[in-house]
Amino acid sequence: MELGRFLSGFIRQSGDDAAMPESVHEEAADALDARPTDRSRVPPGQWVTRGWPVLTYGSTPRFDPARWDLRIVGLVDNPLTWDYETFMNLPTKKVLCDIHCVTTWSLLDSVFEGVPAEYVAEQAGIKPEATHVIAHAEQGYTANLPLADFLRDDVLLAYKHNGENLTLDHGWPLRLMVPHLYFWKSAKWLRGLEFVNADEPGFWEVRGYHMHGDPWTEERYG
Ligand SMILES: Nc1nc2c(c(=O)[nH]1)N[C@H]1C(S)=C(S)[C@@H](COP(=O)(O)O)O[C@H]1N2
Ligand SMILES: [Mo]
Repeated sequence: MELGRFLSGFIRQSGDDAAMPESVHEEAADALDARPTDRSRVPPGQWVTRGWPVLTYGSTPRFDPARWDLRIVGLVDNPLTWDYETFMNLPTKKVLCDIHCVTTWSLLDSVFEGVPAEYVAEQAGIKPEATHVIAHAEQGYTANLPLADFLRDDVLLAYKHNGENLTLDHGWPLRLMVPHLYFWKSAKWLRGLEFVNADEPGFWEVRGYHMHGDPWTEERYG
């Protein structure tokens, strides 16, 4: 895919500054920190980026707080619809994590803050027959994941990154953050979660990406 080539201007191989074109090197220099990259934290086939690229299929949606809601539906005891103000007053937590994009960049050491997936699941009451979750985002983007992956304690419905509100391009006002899977599972502009009893491919999974997407075993394509 051409995106990989496009992105190569923004990324550098961990521990290999020499491989980077000079212009990118200069641009990146002020973002570099002194720590050597801990390669044990970089999954196979990934490069480390210091900046945070934007990857969106299509355009960045507009956000109108008066019309925004988040719906929790499907195999739940209490279907929920949260408006913007109510959602923003739910309990949050911070998670320190790494991001691994299937186009081969990894960003280490981000702190995301948001509502824990576990909290949402508790509020909705997941029925025992539910096995998977479909994240529904603006403009029809979807991503599927097993319930067990969704219920991990590092999964967030996130709206802050390193203490700042997410930018529109990175998913404001809300994105899913599933740090242990490839980043396409972390749907930006999240508007709903649907609990289901069968695995159904989402937007990228229909186009050949893996149903699960574990970066450590390179579950890139299905
Ligand atoms: N709604 C939506 N979510 C999305 C995407 C998208 O195109 N639309 N792209 C996915 C992909 S492929 C990646 S790598 C990450 C990129 O997030 P970022 O732009 O914040 O880096 O978002 C994921 N979530
Ligand atoms: Mo991606």
